[in-house]
Amino acid sequence: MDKTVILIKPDAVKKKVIGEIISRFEKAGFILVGAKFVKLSDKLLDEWYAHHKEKPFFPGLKKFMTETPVMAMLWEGKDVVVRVRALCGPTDSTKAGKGTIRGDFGTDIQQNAIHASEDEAAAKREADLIFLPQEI
Ligand code: 3AN
Repeated sequence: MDKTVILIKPDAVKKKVIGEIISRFEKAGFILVGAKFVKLSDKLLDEWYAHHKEKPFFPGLKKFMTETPVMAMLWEGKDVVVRVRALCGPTDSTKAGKGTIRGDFGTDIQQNAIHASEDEAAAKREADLIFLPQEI
């Protein structure tokens, strides 16, 4: 079955909407197969956002992602990667419609409430980075 990795980011943690976000995935019928509230290390963030390493916003992004622990989860379901990305809305929260997670809980392009794997290869890579085998 398809899997995707979700991180509920520090802006959403501070807004106390972890439960509301989880509820959206439960109501969509997906199955939670791994979860932990975890402070991301510098090393993990370098690997996680390797594709953004040269971008000017990279240091600020890393700082933001360590403001609080994140709620890291692995969700399972048919076409879960694509369907979860649709529930999240576009990266820039100001362009995300009402009813999407970023539209309802995000603030801008960086403080956008949630990370969701881009495709199945990313989901596998991210799951291996953040979860131990016995946590799934
Ligand atoms: P997504 O998370 O929607 O796949 P990516 O992979 O392009 O988007 O970006 C990863 C994260 O990097 C975003 N969730 C956002 O927090 C941050 N980010 C992307 N572009 C910018 C930007 N122009 N300025 C600040 N932060 C950004």
